[in-house]
Amino acid sequence: FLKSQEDLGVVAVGFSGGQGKSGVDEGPQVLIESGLLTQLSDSLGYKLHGDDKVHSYAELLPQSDEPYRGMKNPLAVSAVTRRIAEQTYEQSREGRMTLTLGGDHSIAIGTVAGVAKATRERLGRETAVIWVDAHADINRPEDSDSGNIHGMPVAFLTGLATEEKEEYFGWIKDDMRLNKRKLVYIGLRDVDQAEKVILREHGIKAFSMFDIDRYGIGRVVEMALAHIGSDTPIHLSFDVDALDPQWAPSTGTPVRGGLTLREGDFICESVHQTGNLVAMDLVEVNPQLAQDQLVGVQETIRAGCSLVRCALGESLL
Ligand code: Z70
Ligand code: MN
Ligand code: MN
Ligand code: MN
Repeated sequence: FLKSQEDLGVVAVGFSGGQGKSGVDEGPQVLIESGLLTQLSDSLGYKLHGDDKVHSYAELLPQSDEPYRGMKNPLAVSAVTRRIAEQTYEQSREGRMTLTLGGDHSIAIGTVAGVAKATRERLGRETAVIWVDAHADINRPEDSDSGNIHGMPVAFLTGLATEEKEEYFGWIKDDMRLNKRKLVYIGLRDVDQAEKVILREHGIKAFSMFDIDRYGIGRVVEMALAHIGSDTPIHLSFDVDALDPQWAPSTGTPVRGGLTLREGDFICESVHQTGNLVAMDLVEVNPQLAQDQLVGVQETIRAGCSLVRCALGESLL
């Protein structure tokens, strides 16, 4: 589904407004400083497009931003994700693999919207999303206990949450949306009660850690790929908190009992191997958070780089 296998559009998003902890906006800078983009160009041979600068979107942030429908920082997150949707759209409509480094997971409102729109225009197809996460991020604003928008992106993207006002995500139009049947989760283990009801009522495909223990990661990935179909462009949205805190402690909401790094890499390798990957997000790397500071941050960064390299084809012979 890509015009070339060598071109990579990079969007680096230094944004943390979808949740309450500072530091996740430094994720992309630290990933880039650790050499991720150099590895992609020098070792994997990608030609990089987009920008090597990290966007802070300062010019888009409002003076005041009162909660709306219980959402925190609604104007900021809406404006920033709207801009990210333009950025990923610009990369994806050129037929390039699009890589977004976050930032908290609210930014996927923009990345998925932009890629979905480009893929519809370019190929006349719907994009499937594989959402790898400890969390389902599918709260409607009214269902959320926290008000943090990083717990809501999938609700907005699937149209389960809608809003008329442009400045509060009303800019998300049908051609940017994600079909619920083209969505599959892997790694869930911390899902809110209201989210469980939504997943059940809408028949959304989800593989929890229970399923991974039961079937093994190999069969889970096989079933996930079978669900979306072999002839579908894939957007992989990877929240680093899907990994067990042993491998990725530097994240806002670590949850024990997660994926090993090897299982995470395997998901990425398998998606690469389909040949259908058109976009990847890596989010929720927060270099300010780790119990055992230095070691924890380094481990998390190394894990994040490994996931991206695996999705972009490093380890397959
Ligand atoms: C919870 C909420 C969440 C990440 C926490 C948590 C969501 N369901 N996502 N950390 N990455 O606040 O809606
Ligand atoms: Mn998430
Ligand atoms: Mn998460
Ligand atoms: Mn390859």
